[in-house]
Amino acid sequence: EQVEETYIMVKPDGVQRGLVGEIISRFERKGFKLSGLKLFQCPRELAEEHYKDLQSKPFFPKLIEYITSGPVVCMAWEGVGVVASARKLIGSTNPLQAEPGTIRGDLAVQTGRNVVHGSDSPENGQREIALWFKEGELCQWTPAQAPWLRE
Ligand code: DAT
Ligand code: MG
Repeated sequence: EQVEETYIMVKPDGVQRGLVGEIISRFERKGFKLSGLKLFQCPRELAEEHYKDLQSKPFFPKLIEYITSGPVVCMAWEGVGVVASARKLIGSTNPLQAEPGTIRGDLAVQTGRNVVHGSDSPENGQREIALWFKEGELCQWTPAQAPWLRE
């Protein structure tokens, strides 16, 4: 089983609404390992690079405005199957369609304010972590609970 990394980000609405602890908790309780964490005011160029695949969409300018409108919480999470599992914990892009029990299903009502980002593939997980974190900002460590999470 391959250990993967995913980039998770509490968007400005999640920070403004005081949901940072709640969102971190969901990944922590699940049993994934945190390897990077910071509060960060995202520059426009970085937001545009992060969402470059959506450049041609009509909502792109508003998306960039939203993501740069206040501080975000940047996180790197590690674990077997973490990319797909994090997407499930987060729920559908449109919070009204997201299942109850998911972050968006429980905590949001609109696509344009969907409180959290999660990488959609292991490749994008690597790409996004490299984009949002500098070398030295990530930690290699072994959680004390590791033997109680995986046999
Ligand atoms: P996700 O964040 O679930 O991976 P995505 O990568 O397709 O979804 O889009 C990135 C973000 O862009 C999404 O979280 C919110 C915004 N977005 C996507 N589709 C949108 C739409 N139809 N209208 C407005 N914003 C949209
Ligand atoms: Mg996406």
